[in-house]
Amino acid sequence: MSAEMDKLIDIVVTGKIKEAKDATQACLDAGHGPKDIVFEGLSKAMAIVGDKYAAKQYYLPQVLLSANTLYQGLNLVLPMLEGEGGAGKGTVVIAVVEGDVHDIGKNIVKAMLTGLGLTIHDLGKDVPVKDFIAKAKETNAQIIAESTLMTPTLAAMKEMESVLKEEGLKGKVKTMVGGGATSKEFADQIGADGWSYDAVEASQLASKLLGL
Ligand code: B12
Repeated sequence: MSAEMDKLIDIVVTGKIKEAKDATQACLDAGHGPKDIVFEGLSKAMAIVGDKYAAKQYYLPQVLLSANTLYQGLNLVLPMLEGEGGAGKGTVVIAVVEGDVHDIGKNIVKAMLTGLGLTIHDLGKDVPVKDFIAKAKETNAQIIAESTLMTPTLAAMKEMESVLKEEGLKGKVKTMVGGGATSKEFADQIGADGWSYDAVEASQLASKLLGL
């Protein structure tokens, strides 16, 4: 850790949106790599915000302000994680499932998978199962990656498995699930092909599923 990283974390937690970009640049100038900034800085800051929300010290407006502040930094460093990208090692359709708008984690996973040399089709957030599958068919994707942070929307991930089965695609298109509401047990229970705790593991998982 460094004074620059501590400052960035404080800026995100307190929602000082105008200072976030410069503070992220200051971390880069101090020698922190983009991965460090995402995982040791920005993600940690969001975890602190989450704790404050859970403790009722923060309410939604503050959480939203922190999320928007975080995006100022994320938008600067994610392209660096993505590297060249699109090297044709595989194709992934990624999105946040229907009913859920939390997209920070999904965007980090997307950057890591792009950095792996995969072609990514990002459908955004609040995306119905049928749209994931239509895109996977259209692009001949090998992987569908689904994110959710909310318990009620876990049902969509279960639905994905049964629709893939009905369409005879189960096993042909592999599914990866993740996000705060998910777990290894849940993924096993619904029959998903993989689960990971964070975006670093997500890229290892994608490599494994693609046999890279
Ligand atoms: C930021 C935030 C918001 C922001 C979201 C902004 C945005 N653009 O994303 C705003 C203010 C909009 C928001 C709204 C709401 N929120 Co909110 N929010 C959060 C908060 C504080 C942080 C989430 C976050 O960004 N974390 C940081 C990222 C980096 O972590 P991550 O998403 O987990 O991602 C990592 C891994 O999970 C993994 N991963 C993620 N996706 C994937 C996908 C795959 C395939 C893989 C392999 C891995 C993977 O890799 C990522 C990077 O390492 C959490 C609290 C928390 N502790 O999580 C609550 C939280 C998720 N929110 C919650 C709730 C309830 C809501 C609201 C319903 C509140 C309301 N009453 O309106 C609304 C949701 C509306 C909706 N329909 O979606 C609850 C969910 C409870 C539950 N289990 O159902 C939480 C847990 C807070 C709480 N303790 O109650 N929220």
